Amino acid sequence: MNKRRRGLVTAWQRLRRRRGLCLLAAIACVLFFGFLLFSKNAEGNNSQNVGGLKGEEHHERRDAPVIQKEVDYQQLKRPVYEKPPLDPQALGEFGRAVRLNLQGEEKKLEEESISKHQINIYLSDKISLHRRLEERWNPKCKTVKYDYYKLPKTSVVIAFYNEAWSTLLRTVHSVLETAPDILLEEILLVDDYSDKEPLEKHISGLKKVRLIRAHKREGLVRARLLGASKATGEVLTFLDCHCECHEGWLEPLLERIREKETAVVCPVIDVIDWNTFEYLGNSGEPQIGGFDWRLVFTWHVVPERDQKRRRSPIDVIRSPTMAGGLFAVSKKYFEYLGSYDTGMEVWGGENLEFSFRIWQCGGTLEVHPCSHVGHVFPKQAPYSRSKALANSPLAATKELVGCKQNCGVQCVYLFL
Ligand SMILES: [Mn+2]
Repeated sequence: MNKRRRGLVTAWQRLRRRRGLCLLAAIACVLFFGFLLFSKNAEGNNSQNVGGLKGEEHHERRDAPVIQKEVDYQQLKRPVYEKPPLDPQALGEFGRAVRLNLQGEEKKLEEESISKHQINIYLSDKISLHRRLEERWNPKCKTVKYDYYKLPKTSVVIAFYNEAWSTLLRTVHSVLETAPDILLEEILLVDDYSDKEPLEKHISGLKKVRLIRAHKREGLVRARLLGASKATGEVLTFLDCHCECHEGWLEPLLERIREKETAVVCPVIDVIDWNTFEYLGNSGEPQIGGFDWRLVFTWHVVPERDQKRRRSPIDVIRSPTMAGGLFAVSKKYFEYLGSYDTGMEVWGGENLEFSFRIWQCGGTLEVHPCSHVGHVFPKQAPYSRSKALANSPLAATKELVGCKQNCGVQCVYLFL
């Protein structure tokens, strides 16, 4: 009996030991599969779109850019069109100032063009649509390599109303000649019901350019939204209709959005003189946007605390507001933010309202020092001040109330 019992006990102990081993093995298996599942999920979350995010801190994606072979790399960087052969003597080449010293009839035509457009269009018509610009970026920007296969593609949206064709077409050509083919989905030109000779004949032969027409005057905001609604690119890049893009302007914007989908990124806006078409640029630190008590946009130097946050002079700079005309945003994030307020009329105010919304909805508004785009600042604002300002306080009030529905973030009723 005893012997049998002893036998049973040892068998039982052996079984327990074996069961212990099995249990250990089972736990190891569960842990292993758990780890596999977790790492897969984390990967999935990383590439997850903002649709599933709520306005809290978002994770930033920081994959080190992969460096391709040099030949490959040059190939990937290639724009949609190469610039025509250089004529160094051509008017305004490399962004040089042009002074025509006109007399008589020609002088009259020049003055007429200035009073009509607030830009010297008489001169613009004489400058090549394909002119090159002098380098204006921090030399460090040139050393950054991008993984072109991983960058999102963009639709460039340009809204215009009665813009002179030469300034508009120079914008279009400069995009086509600087944006890598692999990154440019399309250029959407939105004609906000202009009443002048058709643009088609100038753009019909161009690859990737689409013209959309509003059926009535919509104003800048609704015209841009019309463009955005037709866009198929992952990123929306809004440009003004009298810009010139500097080499390498697009990649930093797209790289930043790839890294952080809730970042809305502006290029450094360089000045093109309205009278001489000189590309004045901005060699120092870029400035950031603010606003005054009338809710008018203002420029400011980067505060020290923000300078300290940056590890390199080519890191992005956080900006409270944007000037409005030039920025890139993930299409999904733009929709998540509630896009623009469609009640906005004509021009002005939408930039501040949209800037506040970005910050309130958990995103960031930034200026990228490696992205430079020139903009012709006209002699005077194209619309009367009262009309431009009519948007702003009203919009701010409306939007701070409406913000809750847009992105689920509690609002502070600053303007009520
Ligand atoms: Mn403008």
